[in-house]
Amino acid sequence: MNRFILYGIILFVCSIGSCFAQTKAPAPFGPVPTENQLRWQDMEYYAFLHYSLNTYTNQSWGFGSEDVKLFNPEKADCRQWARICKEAGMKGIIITAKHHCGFCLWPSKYTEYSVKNAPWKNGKGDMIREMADACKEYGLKLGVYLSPWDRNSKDYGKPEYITYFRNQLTELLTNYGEIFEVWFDGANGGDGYYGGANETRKIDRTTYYDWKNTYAMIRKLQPNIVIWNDGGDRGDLRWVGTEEGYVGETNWSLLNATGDVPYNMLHYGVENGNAWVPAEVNTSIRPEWFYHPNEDSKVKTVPFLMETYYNSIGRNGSLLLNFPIMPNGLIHPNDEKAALEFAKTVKESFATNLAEKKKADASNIRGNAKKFGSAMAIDNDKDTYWATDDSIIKASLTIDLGKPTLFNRFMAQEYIRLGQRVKFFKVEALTDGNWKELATATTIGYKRILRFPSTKATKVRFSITDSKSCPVISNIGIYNAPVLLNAPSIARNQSGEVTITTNDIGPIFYYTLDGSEPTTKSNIYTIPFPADGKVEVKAIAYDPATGKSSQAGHEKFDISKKDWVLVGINDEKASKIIDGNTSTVWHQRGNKKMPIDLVIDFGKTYKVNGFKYLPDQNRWSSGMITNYEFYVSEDNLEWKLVNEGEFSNIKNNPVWQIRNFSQVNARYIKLKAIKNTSNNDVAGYAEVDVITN
Ligand code: FUL
Repeated sequence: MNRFILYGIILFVCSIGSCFAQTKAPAPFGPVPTENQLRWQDMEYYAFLHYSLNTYTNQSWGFGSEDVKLFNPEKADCRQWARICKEAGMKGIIITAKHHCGFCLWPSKYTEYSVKNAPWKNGKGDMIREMADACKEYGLKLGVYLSPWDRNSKDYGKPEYITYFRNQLTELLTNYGEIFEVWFDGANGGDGYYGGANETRKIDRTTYYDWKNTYAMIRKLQPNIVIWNDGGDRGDLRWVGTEEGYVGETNWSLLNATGDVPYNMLHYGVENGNAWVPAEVNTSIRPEWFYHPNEDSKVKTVPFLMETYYNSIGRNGSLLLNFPIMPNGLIHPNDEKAALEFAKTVKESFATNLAEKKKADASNIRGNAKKFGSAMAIDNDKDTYWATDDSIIKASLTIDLGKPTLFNRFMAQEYIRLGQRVKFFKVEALTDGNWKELATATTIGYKRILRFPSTKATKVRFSITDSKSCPVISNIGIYNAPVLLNAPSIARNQSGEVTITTNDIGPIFYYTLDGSEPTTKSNIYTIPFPADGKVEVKAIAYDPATGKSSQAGHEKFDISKKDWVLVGINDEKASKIIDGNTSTVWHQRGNKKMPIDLVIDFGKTYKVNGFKYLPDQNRWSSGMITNYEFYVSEDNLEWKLVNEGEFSNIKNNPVWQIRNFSQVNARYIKLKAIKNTSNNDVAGYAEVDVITN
C-alpha cells in the first residue's frame, strides 16, 4: 500500500480518535465547590434576621447585662417574617439565635439568659422552633447565627466556654431540622458583663474555638451545611470585608487555605487560591442591623437595593439581606414594601432572556462536539455548557438576535463544577454594521451581570480575552431591564442652603418642605435654596421622557447651624464637621493620648434630647470613635454627662450613630472620644449634629 495512503488513513483515524478523545468533558481546573457549596450558591439570595435583647435597648450590640424581662414581643410572628422573605424571592433565613449579648432565642439548657426566663409566652416560648416551623411552611431553608462572642457568659475567654459554645451549637444543629448555614460572627472579644465581672476579655479567634474539631462536630450533625466564619478557621464561605453591600468587581471564589485573609483577599478572592471559598455579601435593608425607630425613614430604596443586587449576585457573590425585627416582633411595613418592590424590579429586569435559543456561533467548540456547542450556553439549562478545546483559552461566542433589539444587561455564568477560569472578557454589539464595545470585565464565576446604556443591536459578541484554562460557559443572558431613577440626595450646608442631587443624568427634581409626598405639581428644584432651621425635605426625580419618577429622597433637618462655633479649635478646616457634607471629614489629634474633646457652641440655648455622629466614611481611616461620653453645658464651665457608651460595629458599618437622652438645656455640647477603632489618639468626624425634637 502506498505509504501516503497509509499516512492518510493513520491521520484520519487519529483525527477521529482525537475527536472522540476531545469530546471528553474538560478536567476540573483548580479548586472546585463541594455539593454543599453548589447548593448554597444556587440559593443566591436569602435573609438575615437580627433580633435580640438589644432590640429593646435601641443598641447595636447588647452588653450582656440587659434584663431578660425586656423580651416580651406582643406580636412576634415568625410566619410574617417567613411570608415576607418568601414573597421577596429569598430562599432561606439566617436568624441571630444568639448575638453578642449572649441572650438565646431558644430555651437553651446551658444558660438562664434566654427566652425561658423572659415574659414572652411566660418563658415557654422557643423563637427558633417557631422560625423553623415557619420556614418549613413557606419552603425556606433555615440558618443560624451563633455569636462566638458572649458578653453575658461568666466563662467567656476561659477554656470551659468552648464546651458551653459547642453544647449550644449542638442544641441548634440537633433540635430544629436541617440547617443550611451556620454563621460565626467575626466581632469577638472586648468589654462585657461576663457574669458580673464587667471587664474586658480578649481571645484569639483563630485558635480559641478549636475550629477543626468544632467543624467536625458541625458537619457530623448537619452533613449538608455550609459554615460561614469571619476570622476563625477557613469556613465554606467568606465575608467580603464590608457590610455596605458589595464585593469586588473581580471576585475569585478562591482563597489560600491557610494564612491571614486581609481585606483585599476577602473582597476580591485570590486568583490562584488553593481553596474554594466563595463570597457572601451581607448587608442590612436599613443602615443598621438591629431595629432603630429613627431608621424607619432610612430603609434602602429600590434603586439602591438594585445596586446591591448587581454588586453581589451580579459579581459572583450571594446576597444575605437583613431585616431588623421590631420590638413588637414584626418586620416593619417599610422594610416589607422595599423588599417586595426590590423583588418585583429584579423579576422585571430579568424576565426575558433575549439570547435564549437564538443562533449562536463560537470561535471554537470542544472536539466540534454538539454537546459542548454554543447552543449549550443559551439553552437555559445550567447543567449544559459551551466548552473549547483544552488548548484554547481565548474564544468568542456571537449571538444573532435576529433583528435590531434593545438591551442594557449582559449575564454570563461559568460551569463552576469544573472550577473558575475566566480572567477577562468583553461584550460588543453589532449596530449599523459596526462592532461597538459595550463593556469589559474580569471574573465571571457563578454569575456576572454587566450593565451599560440601552443599546439596539442585531448581534452580540461575548469574547473571553484571557482565562486560566479552557472556558466552560453554562449560561448567557441578554436583557432589557427597566431604567430606574435613583431617589435624589438632599443635603444642607451650615448656612442653611439645601441642595438636591442624583447620580442620574437629566431628571427634574420636585420637592416639598412640609413632609408631604412630592409630585410633579410640587416645588420644582432649579438651584440650591434657603431652608434653615427645623425642616423636613422630601424630593423626587422625574424623567419627562418616560414620565417615570423615583422614590422620594427624605431628610429631616434640625436646628440651624449658622451660628455654631467649634470651641478652642483654630483650624478652619474643622468646619467640615458641621458643613452638612457627609463626604468631608476632619480629624482631631490628641497629644499621643485619648480622650479627645470636641466642643460646639450653638450660640444660644436649646432643649436637646439627642446627638448624631457620622464617622469618616473612609473605611481605612483611623479616628472612628468607638467609646464616647457626651456632655451638655449652658456656660462652657459646668458640664453634665447625659450619655456615654460604645458605637458598636462602627468599623464594619460606619453609618450615622444616633443616641437619644432625656431633654436637657444646652448651649454647648461636648463629644469626648474615649477610644477609636485604631486604638490611637485620633478622632475623626464627618458630621456631628444634635436632636431637639
Ligand atoms: C457584625 C456584628 O457585630 C453586627 O452586629 C451584625 O451582627 C453583623 C452581621 O456582623 O460583626
